Amino acid sequence: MDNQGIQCQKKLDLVGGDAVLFYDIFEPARADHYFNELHAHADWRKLHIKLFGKTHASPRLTCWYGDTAYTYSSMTWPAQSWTPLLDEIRSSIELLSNTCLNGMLGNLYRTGADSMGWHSDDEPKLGPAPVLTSLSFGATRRFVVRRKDDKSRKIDVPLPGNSLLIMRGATQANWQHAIPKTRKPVGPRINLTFRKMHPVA
Ligand SMILES: O=C(O)CCC(=O)C(=O)O
Ligand SMILES: [Mn+2]
Repeated sequence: MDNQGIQCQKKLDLVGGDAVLFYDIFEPARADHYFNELHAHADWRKLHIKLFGKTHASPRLTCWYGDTAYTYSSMTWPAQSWTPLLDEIRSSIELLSNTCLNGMLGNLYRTGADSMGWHSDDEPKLGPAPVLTSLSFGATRRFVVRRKDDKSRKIDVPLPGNSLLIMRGATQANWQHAIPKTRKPVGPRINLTFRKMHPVA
């Protein structure tokens, strides 16, 4: 872990939110190694999501690793053991975020046609003030954030490879986020969103 890089950070200007972006998390060669290993070996799946009675292929590949099952958008991922590589990355992110992280949803955006729609990560299992630590490798993509109560209030932040966005507090309660498609030629991007899953009564 590169201490110099951790000092390089940017606080997103979110009223009623708390999100900080850290740059240059790992040594560049280590970040490349993580990208290549994850790209080749993570358990990438093409999901099919049912929306208003219609089945849609999700516009990216996804994987889940975690100590518990995870349910969102009417689908359930079973618990899946951490690989040694993911456990190593998770430990680094736990230290950086000062949070125990027991689940990780991974996204592979193969080209600019891959994307993620507007949502908040606010399922009950994530607790009342979810901590989301979102680590990116590979190509830079735009991360767009908008207020739930005034969707015209938007913030656009490029997320480069080897960066970590930490969202806390009321961010998910007040804001939504998305990764829009782009027509610009862009290489693959991997995003690992480590989460803290709480037991739900
Ligand atoms: O790819 C990203 O940066 C966003 C991922 C995300 O929002 C999620 O997995 O919930
Ligand atoms: Mn999200």
